[in-house]
Amino acid sequence: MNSGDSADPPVPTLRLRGFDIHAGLIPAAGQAGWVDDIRAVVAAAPLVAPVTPGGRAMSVRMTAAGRLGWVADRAGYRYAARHPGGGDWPPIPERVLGLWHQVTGVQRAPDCCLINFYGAGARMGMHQDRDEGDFTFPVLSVSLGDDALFRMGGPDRTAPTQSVWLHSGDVVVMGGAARLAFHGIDRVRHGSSALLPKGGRINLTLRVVAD
Ligand code: MD3
Ligand code: FE
Repeated sequence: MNSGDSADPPVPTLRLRGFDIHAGLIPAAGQAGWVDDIRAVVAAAPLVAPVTPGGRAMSVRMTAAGRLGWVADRAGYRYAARHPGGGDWPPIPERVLGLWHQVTGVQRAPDCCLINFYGAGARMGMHQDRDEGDFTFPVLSVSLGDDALFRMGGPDRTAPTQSVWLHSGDVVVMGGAARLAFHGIDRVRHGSSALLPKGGRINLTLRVVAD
């Protein structure tokens, strides 16, 4: 969805093959229920501030639901069957699974629902998602809470990029050529949404990891 306002120049609608945005798919009145489900997951599997293999703390805090969670630490990036604290990942909430099947049309369930939390100042540098075993499945992303400036490029770091503001309730499917595109979150407008009492942004990404 486009967003131009007094603080920023207008951002053109992002048009890339395989990038499919469903702006406002989750209605405002339904978003509190999503937050309740996410709070229950976080209560069982607390958010952690991952550390990159290079030893830098990521500004985004993460946890996961499903068979596998994605973790980062000094040993590297990988999918793991347990939370860093040692417990199982909670199951993916039913409403999240329902959206996955409805929007992607994929029959099988995702293995991982990664939960990213962006507090004030958090961002995510440009990267590819390539720790999964099969790139023919799409990745689905759900944005909740504060607005975020999402940037997407191509299959290598030198490709030109396009940006789009993501808002609470927006759902994005990345498939085809977009599946291996570099992407990141340049910034979040802290407090732009009232969904979370203290502000912040939640992003869910649903992935098929392996057979
Ligand atoms: C394009 N998350 O968790 S969601 C991530 O908003 C991640 O938290 C961002 O990048 C966030 O890896 C962006 C949109 C997204 C997610 C996965 C993708 C875009 C993608 C995978 C392939 C290509
Ligand atoms: Fe990513």
